[in-house]
Amino acid sequence: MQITALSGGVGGARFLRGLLRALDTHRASPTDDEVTVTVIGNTGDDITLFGLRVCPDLDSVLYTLGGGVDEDQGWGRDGDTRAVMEELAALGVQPQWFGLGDRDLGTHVARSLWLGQGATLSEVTARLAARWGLPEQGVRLLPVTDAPIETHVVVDDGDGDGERAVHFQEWWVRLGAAVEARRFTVAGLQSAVPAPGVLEAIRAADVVLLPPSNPVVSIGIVLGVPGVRDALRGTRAPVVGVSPLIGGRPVRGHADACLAPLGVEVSAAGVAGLYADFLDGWLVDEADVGAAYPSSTTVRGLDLLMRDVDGAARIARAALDLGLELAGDRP
Ligand code: FO1
Repeated sequence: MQITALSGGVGGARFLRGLLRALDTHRASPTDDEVTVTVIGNTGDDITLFGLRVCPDLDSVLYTLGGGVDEDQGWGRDGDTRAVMEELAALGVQPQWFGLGDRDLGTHVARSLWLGQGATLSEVTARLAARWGLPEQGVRLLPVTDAPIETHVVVDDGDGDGERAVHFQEWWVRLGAAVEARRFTVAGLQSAVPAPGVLEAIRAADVVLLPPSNPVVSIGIVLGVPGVRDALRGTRAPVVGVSPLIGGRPVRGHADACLAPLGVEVSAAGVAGLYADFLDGWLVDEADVGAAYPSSTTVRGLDLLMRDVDGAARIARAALDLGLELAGDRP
């Protein structure tokens, strides 16, 4: 069975860890064929700092599935130290608002070195995935595109009706998404093409899953790479998503601050409406079952809080089961 999942940051990585836990129990059944999971990771969060290319959403997947993530943060390395950042601060090097740990910097040095030697982001990501044992888990991690893209947030520039764009990470981390976003733009998106294997992974999938990642700045960016959304519309595989909102509030992060500028209702139904042209199944929290959803989408309610890996496995299992159920209904 081939599963393809789009993924963003922390929520997506934790969902995927639950999916692998669920598949392990699933694989226990002798009749099961080989299960592969292809993750299409968001790269709009990427930022170049101190001359190094940082890919937060790809790294959250690598570290979480590889067992090396800082569990409280959901990003960065477990037990990491900040000696390099402390020295940079002593040297007056900016910015200091994006905390890079010493071990995490190892990833960024290697990635930047290999990119500088001409490797593509896909090739670099495959080397990092090998270091984290993803192939042994039947997992392939693909950046949505090898082209450098960056999400920027247009905000009021504070003196009258002007506006300015800040890098997504500055808005998300330094500003805490507390400054109203007027709109999002993605530098490099129009000329980006899907990375090798991305469209094939969508077309060949038995089920496509959308974890509870941010629908605007994570899933939305993946969908914005030319060709991806059409592939999702055209795939024979059922596309099943998990709502990132419970009772109108994001489980983590700032999805509410991202949906408002789009004029989208901050609810499980509002997000389903964003995906309506390709979404076949939608898992929502029991609190949200009664809302109005696109008629083309099969909605199921359950407790959507991923409190731990077992909780994530329960939700991932439910998403996979709904996908297989919908696949069974297909000619
Ligand atoms: N998030 C923060 O809130 N504060 C940080 O200092 C920070 C540093 C950081 C470093 C590396 C990395 O891969 C992620 C980091 N993040 C930090 C999280 C990051 O903003 C988010 O993971 C995604 O970009 C949004 O999903």
